[in-house]
Amino acid sequence: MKKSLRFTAALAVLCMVLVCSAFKFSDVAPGQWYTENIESMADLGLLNGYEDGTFRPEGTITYAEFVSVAARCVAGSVPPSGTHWASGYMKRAYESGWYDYDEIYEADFDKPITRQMAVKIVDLAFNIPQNEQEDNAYYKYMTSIKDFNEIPGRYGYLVVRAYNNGILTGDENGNFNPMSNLTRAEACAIIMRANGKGSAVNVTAAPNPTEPPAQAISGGVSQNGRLSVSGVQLVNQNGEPVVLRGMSSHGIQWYGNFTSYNAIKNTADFGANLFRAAMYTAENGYIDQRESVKNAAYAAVDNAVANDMYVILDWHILSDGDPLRYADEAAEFFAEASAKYAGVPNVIFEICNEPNGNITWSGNVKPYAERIIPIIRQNSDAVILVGSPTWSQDIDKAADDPLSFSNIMYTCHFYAGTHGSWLRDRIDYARSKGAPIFISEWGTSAADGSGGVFLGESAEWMSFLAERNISWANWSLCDKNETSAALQGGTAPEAVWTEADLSESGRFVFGEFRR
Ligand code: IDC
Repeated sequence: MKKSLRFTAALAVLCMVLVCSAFKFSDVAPGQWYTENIESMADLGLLNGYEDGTFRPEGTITYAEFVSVAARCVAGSVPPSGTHWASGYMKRAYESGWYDYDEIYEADFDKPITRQMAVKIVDLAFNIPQNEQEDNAYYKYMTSIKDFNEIPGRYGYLVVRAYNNGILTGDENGNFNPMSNLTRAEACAIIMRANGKGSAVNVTAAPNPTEPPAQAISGGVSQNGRLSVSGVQLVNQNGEPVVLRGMSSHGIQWYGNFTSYNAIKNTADFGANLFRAAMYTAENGYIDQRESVKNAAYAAVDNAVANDMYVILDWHILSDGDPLRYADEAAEFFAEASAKYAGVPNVIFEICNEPNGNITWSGNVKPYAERIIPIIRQNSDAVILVGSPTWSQDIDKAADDPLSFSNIMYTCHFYAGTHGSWLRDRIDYARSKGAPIFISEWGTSAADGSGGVFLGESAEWMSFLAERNISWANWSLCDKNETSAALQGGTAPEAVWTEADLSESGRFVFGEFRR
């Protein structure tokens, strides 16, 4: 009896293994031209699928992903040596001459790689052998590749060598399409074919550069260090996914007393590793009383830093809906703030809380971001958060027309009583297009900061965000008589808070810090 049980169990395991290997990815059917290569790449841990079980063979692959896969094939894992998760690989590739300085700029690391660049990387990484008949081959392919005259000279002979070694072929019309994006399926095919021709694959259970493990790390700055953005995920100094959760202040011109060291420490003691200093621009904020509001913002940042927390310095536009309206002031402020906090890994810059009114992404917010981000970048590689029109809900517009900087994330704001599944769908859409999302403000109330509280809806949101390792800050840490406020009226900022000091919203939100 025991024996047959064991046998049945063994059979079940065997069946599972067989079934799993037959359907590794839900969208990679057996017998396609790419199936074997995709599965080999996944088995080697070089390029994995997505959390939803798909591989997305027709999706694109970024310069950073492609170069790091090639580098890991021939040289094993390399730790990051800069702010981008792939900086170590990119540096090694550049120093090995796989690409020239004018071919891949750092701002392009996360853009889809072109076919001509992929051919060059693969040729040099794997030392594709010069074939004896290459002279003849050049003539042969020069005439048979229909769009050969569109291939720049520095890639032409490499394309010929790739064709001649069977590493790739053209499309059904005989074109090479040098500037088209390489698909993930093609990437697997050319890497695996090149591997058969050139140097051997040298990979031992390497981490997957595109899909970080599902379990994210929380914890403070001493544990995680400098943050960067890898794909759509916020990662720590070791390239591991990290999730930040904490409170946003209310307007510091009104409730600055809740941004003291002790007030922020209370949230850290409940498990928060993030604080957000909301520096209103209008409504008696920075524009009207520049020095005092700025100093209050800096003090809040310093108090969060002293608590080992990450901290968002938020240019809180609201009634002044168009970020271009005070762009000069923003430019001046972020030049100063980024210099002040240049070496401080805690600080995250949020350059426009909630653009709103009669404005667009491409006409207002994007040009504003394109002006402010380079100013910050002169001093700092910190993560930068960018809003979008309709109170930072038009993330789909941003995802369709993204900014070309690294280490940036798009903010999405929601209030559980007002915004539901349609906005969650939008987040998934934006992420599927490669746009990293950060919830720099959300409330358990309706969008006016009151009503509810909507704890069922909030719980739905919290699960959604947790499943995706998305970071968040909750509105707001104050004792104002509105349901979104986390504290009971009259709570002393300097006291040690217990559950009894928390509002209904606060009890729910503080309970989520350590989720
Ligand atoms: C609200 C405050 C409220 C204040 C109002 C105007 O909760 O006390 O009177 O601003 O300054 C946002 C904004 C945030 C809003 C919040 C709630 O970023 O400033 O705070 N909200 O309305 N976006 C959506 C909601």
